[in-house]
Amino acid sequence: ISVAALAVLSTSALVLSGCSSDSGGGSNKLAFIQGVSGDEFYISMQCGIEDAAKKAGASVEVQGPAKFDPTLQKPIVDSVVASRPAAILIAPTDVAAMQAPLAAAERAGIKIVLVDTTINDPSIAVSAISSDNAGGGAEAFSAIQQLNPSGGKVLVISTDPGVSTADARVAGFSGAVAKDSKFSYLGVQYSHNDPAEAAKLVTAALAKDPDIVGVFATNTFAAEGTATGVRQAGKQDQVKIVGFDAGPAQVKQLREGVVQALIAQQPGTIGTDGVEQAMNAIDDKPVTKTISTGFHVITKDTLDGEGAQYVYKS
Ligand code: T6T
Repeated sequence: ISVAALAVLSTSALVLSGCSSDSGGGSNKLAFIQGVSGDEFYISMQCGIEDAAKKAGASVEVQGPAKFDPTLQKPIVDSVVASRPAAILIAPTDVAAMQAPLAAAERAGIKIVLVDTTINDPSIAVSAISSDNAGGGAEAFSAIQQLNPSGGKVLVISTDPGVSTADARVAGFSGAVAKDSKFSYLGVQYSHNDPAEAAKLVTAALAKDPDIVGVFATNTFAAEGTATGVRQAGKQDQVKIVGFDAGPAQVKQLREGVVQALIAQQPGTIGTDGVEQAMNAIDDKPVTKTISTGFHVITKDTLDGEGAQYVYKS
């Protein structure tokens, strides 16, 4: 076994899902490379991919890096390319760093489908499928605005710059804040996808600006840490939190009233759409270059009703 292969084994895991289906069979081999393993968003996406692959008569192998980090994801891409799947469905961890490895995969004749995140030049992909991330960011501000009609200071906790989805969410949010002079934007801070880091950032921000009225957390891990930080500062009655994603931890925080709204995505649909586009490309059928799967706002009031269908699998 080569050193490169060992590095891949130590940083990634072949991911077994909690969904009902299996990895399928059939002659078309697909690979799904997650942004990070163990994230309920990608687990839900995996369920959609495996269901659709089974129906399409394709097999699918799933891997994900232990962290949302291009230095860990790149060797996975390289080893998957060496195994010659017909198509790779991937959530690239960085718009710049994952460009060259994916361009090399495309030159090797593998169809690339971008699911969730994208890269700087997505033209090497047959299709790119994602939520309306900018729209979801703007909607997050709307929710904070409604909860604080008299305005105030707002902050964003994100993951890392270069993550296309999170960057679009920040842009959507900050663009919307700029249109309401009652609010002042304290900017974005990066938690490196680590809830403990997000909690620290929020506690420090509240020590500096004790009158913050709202925080937008751009993904699961940022939201988890933001809620912890606000709780630790004892400010849960003052600070309204809106988080992207709807994993079990976010839903619990919504139920407990620490978080006021969730912007849920449809990872399962992104996955099934991804397989459909991959199979079209493999079969030389027309593909849809970009697909938006929108978003859905869940509040405590809708959680047990129509919001329930948007909660992620774990
Ligand atoms: O928010 C999702 C995903 O859309 C984003 O690209 C990375 O973080 C998540 O996986 C949630 O943890």
